[in-house]
Amino acid sequence: MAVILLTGFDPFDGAARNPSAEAVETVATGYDGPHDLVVATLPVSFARSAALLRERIAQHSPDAVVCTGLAGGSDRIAVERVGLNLIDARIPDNDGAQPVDQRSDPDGPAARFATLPVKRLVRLLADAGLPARLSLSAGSYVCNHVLYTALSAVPAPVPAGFVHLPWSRSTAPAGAPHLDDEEIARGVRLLVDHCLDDEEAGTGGSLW
Ligand code: PCA
Repeated sequence: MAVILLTGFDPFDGAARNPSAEAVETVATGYDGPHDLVVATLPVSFARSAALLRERIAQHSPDAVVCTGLAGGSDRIAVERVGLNLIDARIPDNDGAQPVDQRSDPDGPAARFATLPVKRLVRLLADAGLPARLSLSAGSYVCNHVLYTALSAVPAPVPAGFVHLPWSRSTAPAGAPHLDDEEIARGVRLLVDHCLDDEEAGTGGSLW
């Protein structure tokens, strides 16, 4: 059975909850296959997130890595295409660190393409009636750092990538765009179930 490593994030920026960790928890509860699901909640910390992710990858040798996090202003599930080798924090992380103009990996390339079948996953979500889009970049905060780290840490041809989630209805601040909790969990479940099921997985989607 293929092992899928699925991650979410702790709350950050003063919020009490993060819908990504909650969706991961919901999906993990009672998960009945087709894969072997391993989950982790990552700290919103430049220093600790990458270390924990590398540890989990080494521990479980996953066949695919799907990381998720919150994109607060968005009303769509966004499958990320590129991880940048750039840290430029708009706000401090949960350790109080706010690095700017730094590299995730001083020795790594400027960017790495996500190796999940990104376009196919967007179509899959949309076909399931969920608002979804392809996003070019995961930004320059902790989520991007985790995406870049995941792509550096997995051995080829293990596919890895990142999906930004909107607020869920139950976690959204007043007036913020959101989806139903059920929709977000259903989207994450679809990503887990289908991250490996086609010939594009591990090839950077339809890029080549
Ligand atoms: N979102 C932040 C970090 C943690 C999270 O859930 C980001 O987009 O970088």
